[in-house]
Amino acid sequence: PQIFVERTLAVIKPDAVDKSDEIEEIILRSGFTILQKRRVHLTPEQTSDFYAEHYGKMFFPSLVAYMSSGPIMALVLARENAIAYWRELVGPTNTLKARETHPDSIRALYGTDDQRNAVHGSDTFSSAEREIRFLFPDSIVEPIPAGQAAKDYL
Ligand code: DGI
Repeated sequence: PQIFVERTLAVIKPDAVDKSDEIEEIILRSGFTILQKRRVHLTPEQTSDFYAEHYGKMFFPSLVAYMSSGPIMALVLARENAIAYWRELVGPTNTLKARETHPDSIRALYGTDDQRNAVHGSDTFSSAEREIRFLFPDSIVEPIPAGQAAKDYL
């Protein structure tokens, strides 16, 4: 059978950036390759663009303030089924729920509360590509992978 190596964006958020080494060890142990890595402190404006899909939600202003409060570590991860597998490893959005239902997840281990939840993971192919371009604007734009419909890429 064919195996499609997929890539996704992982972000280690400000509350967990001190634990980047430990989290990267978990990432590598889980079979991911780290293709690119960048420590960056986003402005509130950049953070608003990154989370544009949540604009207007009640938690948007505090999400933007938190994500621009300190440096983050952005990582491009590659693996078979990377997008879904990384989301699984990350665990539920709310850290307290993660501790109950997914005690081995990264959010259960390193998160703080419902907002400061240690890590981000892209949820679809198109958001992964958008978010990778957003945080790694200088990286080479690759051709659409074989087997991936162009409409999914745009
Ligand atoms: O994909 P996720 O990060 O799991 O969740 P999401 O895309 O729905 O939300 C993006 C981030 O916004 C999430 O990681 C934490 C924050 N957030 C989501 N829902 C809430 C929230 N923050 C607060 N304070 N309250 C929420 O209900």
